[in-house]
Amino acid sequence: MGSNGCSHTSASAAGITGNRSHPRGQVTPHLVPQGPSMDASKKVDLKIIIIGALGVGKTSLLHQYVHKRFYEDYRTTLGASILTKVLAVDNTPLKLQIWDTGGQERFRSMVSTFYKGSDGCMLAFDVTDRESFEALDNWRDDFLEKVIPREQDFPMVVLGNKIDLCDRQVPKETASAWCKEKDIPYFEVSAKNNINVAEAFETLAKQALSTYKGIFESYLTDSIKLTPNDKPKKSCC
Ligand SMILES: Nc1nc2c(ncn2[C@@H]2O[C@H](COP(=O)(O)OP(=O)(O)OP(=O)(O)O)[C@@H](O)[C@H]2O)c(=O)[nH]1
Ligand SMILES: [Mg+2]
Repeated sequence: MGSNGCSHTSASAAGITGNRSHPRGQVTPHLVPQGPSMDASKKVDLKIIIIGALGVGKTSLLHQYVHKRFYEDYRTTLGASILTKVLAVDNTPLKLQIWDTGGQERFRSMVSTFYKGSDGCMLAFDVTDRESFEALDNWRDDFLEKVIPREQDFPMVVLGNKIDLCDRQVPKETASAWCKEKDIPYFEVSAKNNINVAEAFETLAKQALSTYKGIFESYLTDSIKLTPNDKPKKSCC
């Protein structure tokens, strides 16, 4: 853990999908805390993943958000790595486990194995690279297909990065229209100049927390509901 409350771990060191108890997907019932509602003082662990084409600035956005640093040099992400960030949203302490993924085509199938168990997804593109925007449909479809969300609106935000550069190829209106059609919040950001970065992460954290709470509550409700089939049968002898 670093001095600013964050740490950096490689995906393999972190055990990839981990074995967290979680209301989405593979719930381990005996690990779910008991009680009528979530304890607001308990820290909630959320897994957030950032995906998008090669070189759009995924790692830079994460480093800006977590470490408040920006590096001009480009080192492609090999597979995935994880950063953590502790924050509070609506008085609930959160620990975000943020998965950074490499955009290289050769990592595509490996990266998609990290989608499982995600509570929120950031789709990133570079406003100076039209192809990276056009690839968003693909990234989104692939993600939704793999996570099979239980609820209709999976927590997601789109980031149009590098707005500090002048050679824009994707107008703001075009990106906004794409996001509006899919009902996904859109943020124009710059990892370099730290524009809108925290806002984007916090919006996604908020959405993810609210979905998490919804699933948690419905899980508890379902688990105490007695349907006719669940009623104990009278034994005959
Ligand atoms: N001008 C400018 N350059 C940026 C910005 N964000 C990232 N870059 C640069 O773009 C290059 C790629 O950034 P990365 O963060 O490594 O991109 P990535 O999406 O993680 O790349 P992969 O891991 O290969 O998929 C680096 O040289 C960064 O310095 C930005 O907001 N503005
Ligand atoms: Mg990277």
